Amino acid sequence: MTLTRRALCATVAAAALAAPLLAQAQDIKPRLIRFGYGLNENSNQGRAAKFMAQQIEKNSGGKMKMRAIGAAALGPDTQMQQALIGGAQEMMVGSTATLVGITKEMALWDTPFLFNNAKEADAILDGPVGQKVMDKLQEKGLVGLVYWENGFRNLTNSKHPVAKAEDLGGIKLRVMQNNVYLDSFKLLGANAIPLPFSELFSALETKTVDGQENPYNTILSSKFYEVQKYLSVTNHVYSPWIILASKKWWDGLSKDEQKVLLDAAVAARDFERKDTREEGAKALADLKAKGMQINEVPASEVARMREKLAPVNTAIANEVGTGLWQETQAALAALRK
Ligand code: TK8
Repeated sequence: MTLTRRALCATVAAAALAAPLLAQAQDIKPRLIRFGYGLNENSNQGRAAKFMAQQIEKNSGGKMKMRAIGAAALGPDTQMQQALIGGAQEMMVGSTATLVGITKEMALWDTPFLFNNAKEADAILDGPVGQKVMDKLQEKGLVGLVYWENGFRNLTNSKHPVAKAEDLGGIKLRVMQNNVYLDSFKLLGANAIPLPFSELFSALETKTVDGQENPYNTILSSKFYEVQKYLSVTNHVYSPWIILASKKWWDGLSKDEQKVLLDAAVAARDFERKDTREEGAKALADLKAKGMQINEVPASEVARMREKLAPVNTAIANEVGTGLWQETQAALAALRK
């Protein structure tokens, strides 16, 4: 009896110790990671950041602690990118679009209507093309870990429904700080104005701008429905988020520490895409209930928008290089076969 009990106790104790012991056996030091992001805590971005922090803590036996700092409290994307490059901040998640000024290959993801659905986006972003684009960051002092989903973007404004490109005429439309977005919406006829996301709500509220474009999830979590009446469904581009680390800092981590971070970023990616898609599937009904007037832009008008945007594709192909452009097109063609 005593023996059995003792044996049982030993087994239980061993099991309880196994996880921390594993982490102890690894080359992991106490680390504090400041992880910045732009949306608020109650967004898909905030929920996934929290999940990632839990993964890091668990997989490092409590040694590595990630502090998720949202609502652009560490600054807008572009400011955080510079802090990472300089080594003043460890990690962040943000839009790939705001990285184009640093790594021009990121413009690939700004191609209007590049992906037909989320499945294509996952396959390309998680595949060789996505990796190639991400690796380009290294020479600029950044390490890209994985892509999360921001999602397909749609238009909102406070003036009138947009049913065709011509309806964008005279609309002051906030765009991300990126020339492809600027040129695209100018081509469509809007008065495009680049602004950091952190300034967007108040710009809409004070009518400094009339409209903006973002996925349903963000329109919901950032409460844009309070200051925007019309939502026009265009799905004009799929927008990725990317997890970044400061290369200066990353290079000083052990292989085990890097693995903890990469594993956590991947687990959080899977969590985030599922969460985003679940929220997105019912977001239109939620936004309608909040009082937004929603219209689907007819397929024929979306096709006309696409035609007007054709010069943007040529510009992007030149910017990212024809090799990468063709590789992407070939990979998409293979997926669509
Ligand atoms: C949040 C931004 C946002 C993006 C934008 O920091 O700026 O419109 O879609 O998600 O990265």
